Amino acid sequence: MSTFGRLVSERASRVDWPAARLEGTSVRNSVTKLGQLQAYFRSRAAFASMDPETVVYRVQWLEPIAAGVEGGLFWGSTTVEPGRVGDEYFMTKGHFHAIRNRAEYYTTVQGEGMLILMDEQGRTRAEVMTPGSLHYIPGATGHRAVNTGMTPLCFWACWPSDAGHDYDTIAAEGFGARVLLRNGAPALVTVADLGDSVER
Ligand code: S6P
Ligand code: ZN
Repeated sequence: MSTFGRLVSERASRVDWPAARLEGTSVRNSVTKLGQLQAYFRSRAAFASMDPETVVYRVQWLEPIAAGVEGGLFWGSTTVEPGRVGDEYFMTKGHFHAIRNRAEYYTTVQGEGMLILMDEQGRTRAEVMTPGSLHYIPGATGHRAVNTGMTPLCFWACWPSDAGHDYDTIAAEGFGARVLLRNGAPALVTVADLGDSVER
């Protein structure tokens, strides 16, 4: 083999941009089904009427160094299926990063959605996700992606290898607002307007 051949290699991982798919042997995969999301959706009655085996979202990602080690970057994609539980659109669990000051980028490739963002005081806002939208998620900001369209919502993400995930805070307290179908369109509705109490 020539020196050139030894030093130049095809990368083991590749991205399929429009499909938001990762290809390669070290790609990790997770699938989240409705049955795992009981704590997250508002309507218990609507939830109980649905098949817990329904796939809500899939994540693919690369961990080139071990999770928890400082200094690296992780790269992945999420596909949230279209659907609703009652009037609430399919969404990710959402999380803060365990190391609170760790930030993240999302960029949307397909579909329509909303990125719900919440600070540690519970102040909640949302950014519209459309193909090409770029979202900087600052540190100490809970984040959840919601599919408000009729087709899969696909986005890429890049986050620090030591960020970690704190799911417990969101599972216990939720976000300060939900994305619900209102008058035929998605709307960000605060928990105060819903009459739901959130203790912080
Ligand atoms: C990781 C990044 C995404 C999410 C994914 C699923 O920091 O924010 O890869 O993990 O969108 O959401 P969740 O809330 O179930 O991890
Ligand atoms: Zn994150």
